[in-house]
Amino acid sequence: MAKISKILSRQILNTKGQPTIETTVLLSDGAYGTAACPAGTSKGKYEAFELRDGIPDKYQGLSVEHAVSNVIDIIAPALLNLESTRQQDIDKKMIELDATPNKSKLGANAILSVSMAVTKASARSNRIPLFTYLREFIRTDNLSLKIPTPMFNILNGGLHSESSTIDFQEFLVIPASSMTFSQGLETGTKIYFSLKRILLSNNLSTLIADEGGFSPKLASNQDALIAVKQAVESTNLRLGFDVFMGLDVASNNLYSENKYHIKDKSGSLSSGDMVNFYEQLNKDYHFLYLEDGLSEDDWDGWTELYRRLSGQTIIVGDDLTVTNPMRLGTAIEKKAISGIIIKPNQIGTVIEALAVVEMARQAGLKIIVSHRSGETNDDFIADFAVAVSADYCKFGAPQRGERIAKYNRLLQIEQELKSS
Ligand code: 2PG
Ligand code: MG
Repeated sequence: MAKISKILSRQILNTKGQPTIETTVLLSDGAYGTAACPAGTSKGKYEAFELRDGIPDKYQGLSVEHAVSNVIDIIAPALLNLESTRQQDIDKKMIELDATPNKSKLGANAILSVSMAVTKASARSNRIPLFTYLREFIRTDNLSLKIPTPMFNILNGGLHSESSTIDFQEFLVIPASSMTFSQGLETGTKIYFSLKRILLSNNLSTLIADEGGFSPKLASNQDALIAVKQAVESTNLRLGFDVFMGLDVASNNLYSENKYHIKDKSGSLSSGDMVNFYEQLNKDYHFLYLEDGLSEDDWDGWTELYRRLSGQTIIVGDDLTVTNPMRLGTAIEKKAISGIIIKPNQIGTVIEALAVVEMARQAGLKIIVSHRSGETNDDFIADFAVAVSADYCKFGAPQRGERIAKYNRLLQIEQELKSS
């Protein structure tokens, strides 16, 4: 059994030009794994703590040198010589070293970079693909191995686009789950370029935003929905049959003083008004998917949203649930969601993220594994999504290297699965 022989860590940059932490774990048999932590822009307030230095003249306060030194000075000495496949013990040790409820001492970014790098090194050491290796830590029996259905974020608004005037964050197109992954990828790409043509023909910008979606100046969220619907209709694909629409509203950012504020309506809206608005939109667009339709503390609103719309669309928590078992437990108890976003950096270790997936699956929820808006070319999340047999994955538009890195990794896995 290979043991951890050395841990190296460094500050690198993510796709937003902001620092993030990357860690390399070396094993006694020469195998190694390197992993980089992603970062959110529109974050939930209950996420695990991302440690940044806060020194104003260093990368605008965003440097992660303290997190790097926590890996080198505190985590590495504690993990040296441990068998690398003892992932549960390794993650547990880091949680104990941190000893805070939200990983604020060592930083969830520091801890997760090590946790992911250990899994990559161990998979290499065992000469098996990462997705196969990660399945060893899943307790559910007879989970069928499949590639998740991709959701393409083709139009970006909210905090993900400085130039867009749209306040919903993500306009998603979702190929039918009966398609193979490569068919789904081609379908998403076809609609993406169809949208580009429509924007161009209307003299609208086709510049792209954080996750590769376009970010035109449109008057309202409804105008954006019309553009996406047209993009589908001007292909030979059938909306509601070959492809579906979805939204990540990221409504925390539209919420202040117990009210919502959106471009489509003047004045402020109660959560009941928002639910009515979604119900009305759903008549036209038949959403397959609605993420963070309400704010992270608006539990009564969520219960009402679920009651009214969960029969027709998947009601998904992201900032609401933050890949956290306590938050998920509350959401299940309150009947607030029928699907959950899983982002390992919201909780901070691989084993804890896997446990949240299992808890959600037992509650009958759809599993959506997601990237962050601040990414690197690290493709860990693609293997993770396959390992947990996620229903969907959300890796952005079919453009920008860091998004494509994940989709291309899924193409490799698809081929591997076909040939085995
Ligand atoms: C989201 C994510 C990813 P961020 O809200 O789902 O799309 O955004 O990483 O900025 O939290
Ligand atoms: Mg979200």
